[in-house]
Amino acid sequence: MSRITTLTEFILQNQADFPYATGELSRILNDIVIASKIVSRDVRQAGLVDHILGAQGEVNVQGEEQQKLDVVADEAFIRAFEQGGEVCGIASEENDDFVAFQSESAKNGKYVVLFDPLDGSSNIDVNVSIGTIFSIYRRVSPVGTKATLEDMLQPGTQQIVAGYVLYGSSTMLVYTTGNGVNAFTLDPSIGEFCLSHPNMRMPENGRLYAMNEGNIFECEEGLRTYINYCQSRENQTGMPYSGRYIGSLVADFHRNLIKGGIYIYPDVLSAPEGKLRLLYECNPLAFIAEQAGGLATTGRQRILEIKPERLHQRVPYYTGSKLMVEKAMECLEG
Ligand code: AHM
Ligand code: MG
Repeated sequence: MSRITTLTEFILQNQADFPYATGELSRILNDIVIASKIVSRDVRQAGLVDHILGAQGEVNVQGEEQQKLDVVADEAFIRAFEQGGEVCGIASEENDDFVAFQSESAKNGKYVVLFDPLDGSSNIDVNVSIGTIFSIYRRVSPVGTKATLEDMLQPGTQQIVAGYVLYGSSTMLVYTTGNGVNAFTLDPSIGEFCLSHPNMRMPENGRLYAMNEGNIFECEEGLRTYINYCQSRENQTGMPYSGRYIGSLVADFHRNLIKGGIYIYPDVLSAPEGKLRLLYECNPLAFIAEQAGGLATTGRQRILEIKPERLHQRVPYYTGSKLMVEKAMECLEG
């Protein structure tokens, strides 16, 4: 049996990967590990514990206010970062505004974390994979003060760490520090994330495409051309590609990372800027995609180079195997 490397051990061994190796980033990753174990436990109990599922604001039989699982996740991560002391503020998909932590130790924190606590919300109640996505940035405001909006609105090229946790048939944590991508699977019997997929590479090409095709007549001509190409025998495989759409970005992305494929959420009539959020969803996964040899674009521009203007800014999103994303962009150009 080969020796098991736990995530904690891996973080310590690779601390020198961080541009400012003082141990703070390792501690933030550790906060993420703890919060994700809490969320993983709660996700696994969903359906068993009636106070976890159900619309927020409702009262359960015990007279307790019901909490939606995405709110539970949001609070678990915020609590972990607030108590940790390395993070001066956060922005989350669940909150309208960013949160600047008030304590003195938090004001001395050098980092901000941006995250989507539970992505794939339409899948929460139906037992389909969901995930947490996160990005860590070094603050641009002075240490010792409260976090500002400018700390949050940094382009994706400034990410120091990005990752996701997939609550699927097993719970996995995948992350990059800009030095490749590694994935860890939670072994519930020992309660540890163990290195299961070292140095992940996204296949350069694939034959899986993921898009909500219900929108096909709501999107631009060039994208219809690309989807036709995927479905025809004219592509490089000589066979139609397979359509696979889970409707949980993390799960669709993770499958494509391992098997090769493309994920597309374009701008559509009902969502003229696209649906996915640049800061909480697109940037972190773009960093991972590029680190694994894939691409992430709006169809026209590299995601990581966009200068964000708003916290909840949305962008069209094409990410996955390099050759597939390039082909889609070629079709968009017409
Ligand atoms: P969410 O953050 O509210 O869950 O929205 C993001 C999700 C993605 O996980 C998924 O790929 C997409 O929305 C699905 O949208 P649609 O139902 O329009 O296909
Ligand atoms: Mg989301």
